[in-house]
Amino acid sequence: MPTDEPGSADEPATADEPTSIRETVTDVYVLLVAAFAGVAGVAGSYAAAGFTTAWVVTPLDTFLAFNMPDFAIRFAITVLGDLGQKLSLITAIGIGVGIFATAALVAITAGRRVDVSGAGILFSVWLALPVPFLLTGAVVPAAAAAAGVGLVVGVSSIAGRPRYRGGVDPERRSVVAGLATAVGVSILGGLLGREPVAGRTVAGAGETLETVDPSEVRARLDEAEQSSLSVDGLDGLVSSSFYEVDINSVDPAVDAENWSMTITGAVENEVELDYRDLLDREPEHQFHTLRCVGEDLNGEKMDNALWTGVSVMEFLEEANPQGEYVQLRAADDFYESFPLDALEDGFLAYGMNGDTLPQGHGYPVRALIPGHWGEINVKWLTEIRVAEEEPSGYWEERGWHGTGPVKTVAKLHHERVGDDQIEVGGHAYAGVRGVSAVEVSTDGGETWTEAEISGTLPDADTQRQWVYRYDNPGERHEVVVRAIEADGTVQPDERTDAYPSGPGGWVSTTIDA
Ligand SMILES: Nc1nc2c(c(=O)[nH]1)N[C@H]1C(S)=C(S)[C@@H](COP(=O)(O)O)O[C@H]1N2
Ligand SMILES: [Mo]
Repeated sequence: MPTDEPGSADEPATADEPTSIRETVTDVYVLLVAAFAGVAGVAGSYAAAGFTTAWVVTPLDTFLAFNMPDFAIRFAITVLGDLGQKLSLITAIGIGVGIFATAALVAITAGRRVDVSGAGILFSVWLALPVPFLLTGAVVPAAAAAAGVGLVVGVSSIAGRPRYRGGVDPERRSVVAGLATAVGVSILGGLLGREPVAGRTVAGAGETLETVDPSEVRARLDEAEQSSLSVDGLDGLVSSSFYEVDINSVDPAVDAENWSMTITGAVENEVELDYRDLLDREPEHQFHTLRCVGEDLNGEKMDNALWTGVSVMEFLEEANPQGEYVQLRAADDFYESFPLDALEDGFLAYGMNGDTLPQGHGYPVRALIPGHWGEINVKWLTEIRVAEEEPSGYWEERGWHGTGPVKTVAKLHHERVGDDQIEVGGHAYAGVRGVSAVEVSTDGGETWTEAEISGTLPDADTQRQWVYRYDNPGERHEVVVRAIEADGTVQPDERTDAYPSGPGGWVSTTIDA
């Protein structure tokens, strides 16, 4: 198909229509168009990604932050302060524009050498696509960037066709059209990018989680309700109120918009993620029970909730840990350490029962480590530090051993003594080992009978309810309860204090009938 593009093979090139790279780069008009295309590429990426790590500029900025010479970083921090950060961002934007401009320049030149209409546009789209994709791993923003580049190249090439005779010469027309397009794409990018991706507004602590489909959360909670035993006075599988334990009298107030978390220490790549990096990923909903190592044997510091978040694994893999241990650190300066293995099932939770995390439970983001004592489920999480040797933990420095798996327990929290019948009930929890049965003795541990037990939730790390009804023996007696783990292991009888490694033994109570 013959083409009327300037410089196509049909028309011998004139001095005004350069065809070689050298000629193109010395052609100020083409350079301008390429620069506008560069701007449109960055703006296109921003339109789709907003101010997130999916924006092509973010990894460039991170690259600068880690590769700037020490003295420059020190200068930026100590002298420039916030300005240093802005300069780094502006430089990163400049590099991004440069990358797309180069792609456009090469594409325009190549397009002029090929005898096909629109080749320049196609080339520019294809050349602009891989870099943002390789930098961010995000497809849509990369495609939007390429579209921005292609649009500028295309519009300016059409406007520059010699057949449009007007007062202005084709090259000027092409530059003005390129500029106008770049401005248009930038305005659009600014508007779209600022607008959080549909429904992704950042809600405050304990507010409705707007980023997830409420029907999904509803379905999971309904599922839990259906699996629950309905016993008057006994909490369901999902706790109606969730205990709170932390070292603070005033909880840290962390702004989700400014929250970020790093994976540092013995890693191949330092990873930094922000709130939107989590929201942008497909949310998972998981039930997890937490239990505090410092509670009483039949205490109230064991509760279950539906948590929304993402697996920590993906980010961990990106960091490529080079050590066997991790230390989780938080905005309240709390820290706990444990073997890396345990973190592989770890969950970065930002939602709780359909709401954002309440402030007291770690808003905006906390860790959940299935099957482990509460203390390593670090709230207000800010950092995961990988280490070759086990670092210390806040509680371990104070003599506790609460970083391991929870002990199995069956609690007795419900007691209704009728003239004819007695009803007892509670919750049992064995971490990821799972509870398969609860046994009750009404004669101080001589004989045992299986209690009625609730259904299970699909996530292993959850408590179950139990209830047991028996004829009132008409005399004072001792009720003992014990859990059976999924593999048949009977909960150990041995009584241990909470300090240092958690309460153990069978719960018992005396009932005056
Ligand atoms: N940042 C931070 N995270 C923390 C704590 C803390 O003091 N600070 N306490 C831990 C302890 S001891 C427990 S038992 C659990 C309790 O979680 P909850 O308050 O959401 O029930 O949080 C853990 N995470
Ligand atoms: Mo705890």
